[in-house]
Amino acid sequence: MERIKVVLGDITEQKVDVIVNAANPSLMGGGGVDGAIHRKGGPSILEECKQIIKKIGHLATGKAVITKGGNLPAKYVIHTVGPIWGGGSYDEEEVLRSSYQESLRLAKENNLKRVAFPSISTGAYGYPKELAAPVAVSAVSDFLDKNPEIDEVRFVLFNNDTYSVYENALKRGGGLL
Ligand code: AR6
Repeated sequence: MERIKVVLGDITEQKVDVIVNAANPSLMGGGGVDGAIHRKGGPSILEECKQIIKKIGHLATGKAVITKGGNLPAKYVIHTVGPIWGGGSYDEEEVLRSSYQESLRLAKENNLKRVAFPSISTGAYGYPKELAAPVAVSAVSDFLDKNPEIDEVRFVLFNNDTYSVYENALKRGGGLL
């Protein structure tokens, strides 16, 4: 799937239309990629998140919302909440798939054509990256097959280990082993 790319780097530096944030249901920021996006994007992103939370209470797992990108090179940020890994029998795979596809659905709705994702749920939320990568790749690949409007999806991985795992998953086309 040529529209999917895997790169080693910092998602806050990506010059794409929209970057995706691995947020939590409060949308009030946190550590990891969430912390990095709010630090670099500035306070306007948190302000918009507060307005959204006033309306919806909290963001459910597997869902996504969109804000502007503040000071980031990307014009928009899509905030999604991935699953917390609980051993594999709590619909984690389905929820992770939903996080990727709901994010892409929002990108499409907003006419955003180049999207960057981090490795959702594989940090603080504990989803093993070897299991998450094939789910991520197949969720994105299935969406792109049906939606030619999206030009490029880039997985931006923060360290060599995670990069290799996603590179392998992409080579295998998202299939597990
Ligand atoms: N660019 C790209 N990837 C990054 C960056 C970055 N700048 N920084 C970290 N990562 P995590 P989660 C990678 O923990 O597991 C937050 O506190 C990181 O190495 O950010 O979905 C939220 O508020 C890992 O591979 O997200 C939630 O409470 C990946 O991003 C909770 O963490 C995801 O790690 C969400 O946990």
